[in-house]
Amino acid sequence: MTEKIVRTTSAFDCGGRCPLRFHVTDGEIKRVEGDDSADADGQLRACLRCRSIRGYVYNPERVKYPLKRTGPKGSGKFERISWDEALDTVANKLTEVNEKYGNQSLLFVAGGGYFGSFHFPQLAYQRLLNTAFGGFSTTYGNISSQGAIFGTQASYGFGEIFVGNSREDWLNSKLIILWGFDPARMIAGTNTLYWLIKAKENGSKVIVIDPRYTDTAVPVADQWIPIIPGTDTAMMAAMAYVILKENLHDQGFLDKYTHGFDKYKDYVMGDEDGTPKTPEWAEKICGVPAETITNLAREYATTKPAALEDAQGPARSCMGGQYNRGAITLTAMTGNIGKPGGSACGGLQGIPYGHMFRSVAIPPGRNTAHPKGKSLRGNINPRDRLGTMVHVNKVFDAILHGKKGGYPFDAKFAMFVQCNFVNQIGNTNKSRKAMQREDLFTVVPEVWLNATAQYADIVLPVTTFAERSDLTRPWPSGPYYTHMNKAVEPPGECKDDIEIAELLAERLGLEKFNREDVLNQFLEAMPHMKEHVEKYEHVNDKWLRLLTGMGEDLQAFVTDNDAYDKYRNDSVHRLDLSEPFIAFKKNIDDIENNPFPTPSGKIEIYSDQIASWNNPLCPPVAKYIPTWENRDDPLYEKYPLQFLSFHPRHSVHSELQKVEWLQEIGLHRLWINPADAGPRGIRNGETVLAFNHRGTLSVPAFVTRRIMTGVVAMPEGAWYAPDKDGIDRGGCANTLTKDEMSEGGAAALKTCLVEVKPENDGC
Ligand SMILES: Nc1nc2c(c(=O)[nH]1)N[C@H]1C(S)=C(S)[C@@H](COP(=O)(O)OP(=O)(O)OC[C@H]3O[C@@H](n4cnc5c(=O)[nH]c(N)nc54)[C@H](O)[C@@H]3O)O[C@H]1N2
Ligand SMILES: Nc1nc2c(c(=O)[nH]1)N[C@H]1C(S)=C(S)[C@@H](COP(=O)(O)OP(=O)(O)OC[C@H]3O[C@@H](n4cnc5c(=O)[nH]c(N)nc54)[C@H](O)[C@@H]3O)O[C@H]1N2
Ligand code: SF4
Ligand SMILES: [Mo]
Repeated sequence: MTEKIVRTTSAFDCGGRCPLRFHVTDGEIKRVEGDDSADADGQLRACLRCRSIRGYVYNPERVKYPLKRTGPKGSGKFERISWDEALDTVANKLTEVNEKYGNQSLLFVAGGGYFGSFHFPQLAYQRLLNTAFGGFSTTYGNISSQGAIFGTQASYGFGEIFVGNSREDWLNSKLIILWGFDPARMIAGTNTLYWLIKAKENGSKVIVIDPRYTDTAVPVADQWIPIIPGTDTAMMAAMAYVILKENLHDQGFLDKYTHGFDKYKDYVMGDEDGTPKTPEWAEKICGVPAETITNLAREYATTKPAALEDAQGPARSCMGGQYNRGAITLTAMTGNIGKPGGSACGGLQGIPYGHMFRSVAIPPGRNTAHPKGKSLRGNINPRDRLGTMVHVNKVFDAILHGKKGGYPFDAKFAMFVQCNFVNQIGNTNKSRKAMQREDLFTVVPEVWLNATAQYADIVLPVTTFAERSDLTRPWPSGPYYTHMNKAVEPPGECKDDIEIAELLAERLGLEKFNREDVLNQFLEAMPHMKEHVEKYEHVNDKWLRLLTGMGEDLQAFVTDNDAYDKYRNDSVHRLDLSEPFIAFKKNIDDIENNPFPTPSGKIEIYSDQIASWNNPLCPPVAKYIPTWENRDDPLYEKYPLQFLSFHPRHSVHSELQKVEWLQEIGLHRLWINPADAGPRGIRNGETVLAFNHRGTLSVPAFVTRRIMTGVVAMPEGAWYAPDKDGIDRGGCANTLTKDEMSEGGAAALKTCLVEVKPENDGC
């Protein structure tokens, strides 16, 4: 019997990044333990998901061999084929489509299934398509965070992506407001909940503003303020009204550090449109009593320092980034930005430490097939996109309707990588229809035969993080770095994506594409690294040695082999910051020498750039604007419940849904208030149908006061499983959601109206 402990971490898009100890006996992971390398304050504690990882790595439903479709698309009928046949088929199809229709008909779509620097699957395939065909069609807009990115970049400029303070800085906060932020479930950086509880023990008051009484509210909230989804900006404006009326704002801060506050003031006080944004005005919109809004405004403005924490979830909606822009405005009004115990808001909490993606090499060429294909960096206007790109939440509409529907391409070949987008983006029934198009050839490298792979012509089996060595980054928050170590051999014939891309490259006649050749090119330019790299036998290990030293904070490892080996064995390297990291401290301490990277050099409460778009649905200051599928929509009469889908506590989106231990923890249910359930004859635990004009799903009801009236909610990620009548028996949230974006480019997955009824009406 051979026994070893392998230290590693996952590469999931899971909200955390936790050191793991895999006990491996005779080549099998038998047991999983968490971090043991620091005291309680420094420990990075693993959550229930990686602790159950045996159910993922050894799941009998994993794809282990290349598969070819044998039945109609979506029928689930596949047969095992050889790698040679699979790769030949894919390479031939790529060549054929490119020759017949041009590279714009090659559609490449990627999501967040795996975050590693070296194995980063999407870069491997993008490099392939760029090198072989000079480009391809793809998506723009981050399915996850575009609302928050819009809000942050419009206000703070195109500098840092992450705009949070170190978590332990909450010990300096007297008041913490969690506005749509639920880290007990979505982690938000390993140990976020730990520091929140510490702050609470330290005397901070915690207020939760969320339509649900969240998992975080349970242990830490002093007060829960339920709010009607999509109306946060109205409540924020009313808080601003109170703060201004009572002269509680920090005018000195606003004058010195912000641009265009007067325009926001005109909106709030009613000078612009004749409607003062009073708490009474907001009460009618948000359902929060005027007195509660007034008290919160006073408390927030007079308790110093105070941390208002917004998130990405509420911004994943049809008014998207306005919510983050509103939160940034409030934190500026109270002078809490750049200060210990305060916060910067913007929804992208986390501190700027961690590996960025480099993969085997930077992909050469453009990522789009249009000659003027435009980079998205530094441009937040979702309508200003050249090239063959479509918004990510509209990709299936683009497949379905193509150029005739006004899209820039007709897809004939599609590759979906590290994403399960049939399941994970809006309007699954439409996605299904698009994927059923017979003239679309689809390839999916996957771990699972999931909703997306079900429609593929070829499915390629890939390795999981347990079968790879790699470098990862902490999901926003740190400061530490992680090195993953391969624990076990891949099952069946699973391959790394890098290898799959290389094997395809061979078939496409590409030279010098493989990692050995690219490594040698790199080493020619970096001869000082040669001796450190060459002592490793496997080319992957050589690459990891090389990539590690490229990080700014890991310079020590460039030449120190012993230090690097220690990092590799420990799997985690902590940075010793002398004090907690505070977002924008540098700018606030010395704005003259460190202006914000915005056009005005200041925090932009008013954005001239947005104003220039002249889009009444995308205002230059954070306004409340009624839009579609909220309570003011005529559809509300027919579908009078707002539908929210939060991230599953027991899974990473759709990825861990098949792990039985986790199924027992995260019961898949639809939260509904007794006041909504009663009149509809819905009892706790009974199966209900949730439906609208896009689809119907069946799910057991969770009748609970933990959700406000008029709103229902369930976890996203459950596997789409339409029956013969089209009812989704798997309970995939996106059977109900809309495939639309906000005016700022957010995927509007949280904005959705439904009705709910018992499945067995009258029984
Ligand atoms: N367990 C687990 N953790 C995860 C993930 C996972 O799949 N599972 N995924 C990770 C990823 S990729 C991401 S992007 C993050 C996502 O993290 P978030 O985007 O922050 O999480 P969500 O679950 O989408 O929603 C956050 C909260 O917003 C509330 N909410 C919804 N609409 C509104 C609104 O209009 N107003 C207010 N005030 N609140 C609202 C919801 O009730 C929910 O409690 O989580 C990460 N962490
Ligand atoms: N209704 C609703 N929908 C949502 C959200 C919501 O709040 N509500 N949240 C959205 C958010 S924030 C996000 S980030 C998206 C996530 O959307 P996706 O990225 O589609 O989510 P996952 O289910 O994690 O799918 C990732 C897939 O990658 C595969 N994978 C993992 N590792 C590898 C690998 O190394 N190689 C390859 N080739 N494949 C791999 C996994 O098996 C999995 O099937 O979902 C969005 N969808
Ligand atoms: S799923 Fe993410 S947060 Fe949970 S233990 Fe694994 S790495 Fe940590
Ligand atoms: Mo996400």
